[in-house]
Amino acid sequence: MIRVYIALGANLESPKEQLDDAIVALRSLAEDANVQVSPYYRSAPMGEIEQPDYINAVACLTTQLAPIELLDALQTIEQQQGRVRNVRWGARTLDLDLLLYGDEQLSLPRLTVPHYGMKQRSFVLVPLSDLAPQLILPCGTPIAALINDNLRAEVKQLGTDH
Ligand code: A4P
Ligand code: MG
Repeated sequence: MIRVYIALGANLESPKEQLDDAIVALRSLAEDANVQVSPYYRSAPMGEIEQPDYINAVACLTTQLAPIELLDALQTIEQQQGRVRNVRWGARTLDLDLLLYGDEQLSLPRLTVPHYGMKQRSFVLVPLSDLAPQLILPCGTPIAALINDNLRAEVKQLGTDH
C-alpha cells in the first residue's frame, strides 16, 4: 500500500465543481475509498498565457495501483471531465498531477515523480503542507522548510466545506 499525493487544478467550466467531481472519482482509486483533501485555494495563473484564475487543492490517498496505472487512471478522470490538451500550461477543466508516490523517485518516459514543479509552486506547497505539515520530501527536504509568508500570500484560501 502506497500513500500518494495528487495536485488538482482547474480554471474552466465551474472549477470548484470540477474539483468536487474529481475528488469523488479519486475515491475509486483509493484502497479504502478514503481521500483526504486540503482546503481549496484560488491562485493567479502561472506562466505567460492569459487565462482565468485557478482553483487548486491537494488530495491524499493510499492505493495499490502501480505508478503508471495510477497515471493512466488520473488521465482517464481528466478525460471524463472534458479535458482537451492543446496549449501547454493553457486553461483546462481539470489537471491532475501526481506529486508524490510514497518516497519513490521515478524518471519514466511518461512520469516524473516527485512532480517537477512542485517545490516552486505556492498553489501546490501550501495545500500540501495543510494536509501533511510534517512531510519530508524524497529529497530529504521538510515541507515546512519550503513554506513562508510570501508563498502563503500568493494563494487565497476558499472554504473547506467539501
Ligand atoms: N507527466 C510526467 N510526470 C507527471 C506527473 N508527476 N503527474 C506527463 C502527471 N503527469 C506527468 O501533462 C503532460 C504530460 O506530463 C502527461 O502526459 C504525463 O505523461 P499534461 O497534464 O498533459 O500537460 P500540462 O499539465 O499542460 O503540462 P505540465 O507541464 O504538466 O503543466 P503543469 O505543470 O501541470 O502546469 N497556474 C495555477 N495558478 N495553477 C495551476 O494549477 N497549472 C498549470 C499547468 C499552469 N498554470 C497554473 C496551473
Ligand atoms: Mg498536468
